[in-house]
Amino acid sequence: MTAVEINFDGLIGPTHNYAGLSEGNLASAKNRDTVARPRDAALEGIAKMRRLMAMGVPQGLLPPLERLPMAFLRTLGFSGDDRAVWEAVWKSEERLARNALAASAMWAANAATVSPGADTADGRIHLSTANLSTMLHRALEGEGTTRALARIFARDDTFAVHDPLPLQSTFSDEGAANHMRLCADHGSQGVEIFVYGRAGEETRTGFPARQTLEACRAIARRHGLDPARTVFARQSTAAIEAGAFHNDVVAVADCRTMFFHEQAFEDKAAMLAEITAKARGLFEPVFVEVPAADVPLADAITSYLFNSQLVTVPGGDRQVLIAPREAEENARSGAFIEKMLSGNGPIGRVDFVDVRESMKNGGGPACLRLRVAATAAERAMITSGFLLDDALASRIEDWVRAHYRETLAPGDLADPALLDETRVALDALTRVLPLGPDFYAFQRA
Ligand code: SUG
Repeated sequence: MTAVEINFDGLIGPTHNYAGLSEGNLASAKNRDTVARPRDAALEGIAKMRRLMAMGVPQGLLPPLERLPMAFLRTLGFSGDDRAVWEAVWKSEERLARNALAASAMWAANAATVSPGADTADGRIHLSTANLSTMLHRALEGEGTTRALARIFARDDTFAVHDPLPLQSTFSDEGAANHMRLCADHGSQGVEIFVYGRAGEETRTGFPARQTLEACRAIARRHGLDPARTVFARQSTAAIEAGAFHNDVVAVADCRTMFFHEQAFEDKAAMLAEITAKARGLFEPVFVEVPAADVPLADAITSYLFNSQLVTVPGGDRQVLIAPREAEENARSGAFIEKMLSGNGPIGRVDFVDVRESMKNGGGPACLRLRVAATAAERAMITSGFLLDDALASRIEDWVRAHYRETLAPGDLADPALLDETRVALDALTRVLPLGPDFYAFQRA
């Protein structure tokens, strides 16, 4: 069956800011308390979506979530009307407020893990919303993300949207950022690769490992994946300690090709052998390994070379890597790219995109998108209005220009006007995207 991959990008929300919330994410720590530019951030994201669309890669959208989430704060004992809750939390628990304000749902690679119908027992596309249980600000995303996915993938004869796994350390799950799929083409059976950083019961020192083996296994079971075509591989401690808080900071895959750093995995040889064995009879995997001698882990992580979108474009005979501009600017990554392009490997072109606002929080091009491989018939079942075209992109850009602040400095965040502004913005968005008048909690209140 022929299928294409659709990238659903997270639309960057109006409260985008730098709060230094993610331990182990070096960019988030480094840029803590710097001034954010929400309008530019959102427009950069849309410009990236336009680039992909222009290449013939279909593009979808996931909406931003409501911030601050009032129900969560009320559970913690804040009371009164929403404005009183907002003021009280900023006054008494600023760190909590900053967690609750994060626009981190923009990183759609962490929204869910997706298995295409070619791999699942019931032939449906399965999407498991991530619980993101390691970081407080991210653990607040699951409910809203499930709601969004249920709107977009509403047809349960075609899609199965699963709730997040139990919100507990044993099942820490960060979605597609720790999941890769290799295949002959997107419509054929593939080998799904789940990358975990620790076993559930394990306690580690150092930076957190955000994905557990138990979470990976549970998702594979729910999705009805065949164990004969599923691989569980451990991320290397060296990569986590160097700042690879998700596997997609050191590896990316598309069709037969896996592009990865030499030190990405704990037992690389065993993993590659298992992938090759499980792919036998289906396709021949192509491994593009980047030696640490060419690009040390530190450069891979500051440049985000691997946090690129590796795509197969219609009519193209070699794959294209959509890399962050920072990868070109980094001497080691830039030199590796030149060397790679002068060879005749599977990646024949590298395009650079500016997503600097997202990058300053540790989110490159690959973090901003959730991939859904779908046949034409499955694609037709996606709720209409969530797939982007030029006209919709222009409407969203107008919406951003009308509603987003140019800058958000740490001192601006507690401003109660921000609560009203974001609500007006999100309410308007529910008329640009077919989210309906009750998508956000404030609309239902
Ligand atoms: O979870 N940054 C995100 C970046 C996620 C990147 N996603 C992928 N690699 N797929 C994170 O660490 C920083 C927010 C702040 O500090 O304000 C943050 O959440």
